[in-house]
Amino acid sequence: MRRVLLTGAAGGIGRRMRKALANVYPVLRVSDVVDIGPAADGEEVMIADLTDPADLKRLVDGVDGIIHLGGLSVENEWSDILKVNIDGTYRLYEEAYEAGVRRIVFASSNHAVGFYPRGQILDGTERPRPDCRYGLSKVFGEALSQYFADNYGLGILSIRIGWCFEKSDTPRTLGSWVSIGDLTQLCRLGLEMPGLHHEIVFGVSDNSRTWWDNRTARRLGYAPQDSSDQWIAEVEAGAPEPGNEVALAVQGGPFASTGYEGDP
Ligand code: 15L
Repeated sequence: MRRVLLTGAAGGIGRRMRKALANVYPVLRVSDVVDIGPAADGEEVMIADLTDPADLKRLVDGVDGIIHLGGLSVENEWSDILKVNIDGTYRLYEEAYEAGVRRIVFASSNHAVGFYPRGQILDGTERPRPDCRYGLSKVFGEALSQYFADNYGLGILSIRIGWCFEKSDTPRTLGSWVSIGDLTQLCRLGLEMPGLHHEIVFGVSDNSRTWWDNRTARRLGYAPQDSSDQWIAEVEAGAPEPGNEVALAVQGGPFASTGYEGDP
């Protein structure tokens, strides 16, 4: 990997991953639709809109691998989800293939399977159960990744990212927390691990409260260094987790209860 593109570099994960990837690859091309500041040593900065075909061409030019964090990262109107997360991701993959990109890491989300009840162990082979339109776009991205691996021979890692913030603060996020270090380790495996076709893994640290069996990630060499266990006592002594009956019953939490009208 000579040149790696990091999309979504202005986002919460993007900003921290940019730092974690400093000087890991000869060139890190960082990109977002909004200003992300000047290029650091070993970086190229590109302001680009994922819905603009000309921008997509520029973005992937000369790139060997992509970590695709870009797009909408929470629930939004369908028209925006469709434009940015679905059409934008499809077109990015198309341009990537045309430009000879060999590897993509797709930032999927736990919301691709957010309607599974809490306590049910998932391992990445289960049917999707998206909990919102945003989650639906992540299911699309996972299917797109499978298609581009099968049909075009790209190596792709879809990572169902959990809660990637400084710390865990609810029972749900004790299960889903991932440190930026562990997530970066997974992304690097997706770019560097030989023989990758397409796999779906969970972006989660070594949490004893998790609902996810991450054996596929471990088979690929993932060895998480962090754990949310350090906050168990604090979370248990704190206020009860906010959210309605649905949010508290399913893995996706509040994402699942937006406009909910069914029976979980
Ligand atoms: C996600 O997919 C979001 O991008 C993030 O902001 C969190 O809300 C996280 O899921 C979550 O599960 O809460």
